[in-house]
Amino acid sequence: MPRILTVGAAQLGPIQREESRSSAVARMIELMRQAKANGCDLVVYPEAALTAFFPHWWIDDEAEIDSYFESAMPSNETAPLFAEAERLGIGFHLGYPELAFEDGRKRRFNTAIMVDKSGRIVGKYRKIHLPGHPEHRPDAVFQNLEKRYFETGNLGWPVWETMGGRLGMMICNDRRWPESYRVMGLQGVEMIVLGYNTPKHNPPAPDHDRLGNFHNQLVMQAGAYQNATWVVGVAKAGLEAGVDQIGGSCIIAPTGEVVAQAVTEDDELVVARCDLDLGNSYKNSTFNFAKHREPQTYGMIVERKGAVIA
Ligand code: CDT
Repeated sequence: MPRILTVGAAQLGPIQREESRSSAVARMIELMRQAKANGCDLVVYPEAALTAFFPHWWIDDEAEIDSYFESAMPSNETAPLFAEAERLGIGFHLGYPELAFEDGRKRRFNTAIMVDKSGRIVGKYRKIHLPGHPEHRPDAVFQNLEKRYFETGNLGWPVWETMGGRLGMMICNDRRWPESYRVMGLQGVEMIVLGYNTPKHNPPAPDHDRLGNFHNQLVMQAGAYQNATWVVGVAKAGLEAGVDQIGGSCIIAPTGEVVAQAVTEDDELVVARCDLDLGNSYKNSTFNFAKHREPQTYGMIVERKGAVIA
């Protein structure tokens, strides 16, 4: 019997500055209902899905910065999403900026959660690879100030046994780094879900612009194949508060093949029936890590070059 997890990649079109969280949640509920009608077990939303992507702007006022964060989950505005998921019996993944009070101080993270079919939060992940810069660059057409607004995630990359599979999470820029996948690959992950906000224009490196969609798929397809796992990548797409972002939300098999992909830059649901056992033949042959990885050797090479592993 194949172990099927039917997943819906719930791409969102732009969320403008003046759009309320409640309005964004209503759009997400509409996609969740479509997902249920298409037999989905799990619906995956983008990174920082509840508002416009504020790290593109310099904000001085602490209270204004905090206004983009959630200090409780569910919050008043997201409670209807949890209630609808529980009513429909569908799991979901949601990215949001998190305001936490830990170690006696206020802390800000770029966070994502996994919610099971009973509406219970079963996993939390905090983004590790924060892109951009912390300092103000007023002359740039837009900025990426995640290093100003967020701390580096401190929860590692665990995997969770939920919804019949072994699931993991990463967030946006994490997908460009092989170690994000590999840490979960070493734990036998079967499906990695992630959201992204990726501008079409990269101000510090405009020569990369023409390759944005290619690189998006390249990293996720490689991560899926090299770790024998499904990867579900979901965009917040389109022209949002003056920043144009790629779409291309997709569901990628452990073979490395894209099996479903969005064709718009708007709210759009993409569905695939994912056999969680599809990665087994890769995990047992080419990517049998216990048999074929050579971690001791990697250490020797690094030592010989005199490099330091932080
Ligand atoms: N949100 C986020 O992490 N965005 C970055 C932009 C980097 S520009 C190449 C991303 O990796 O998509």
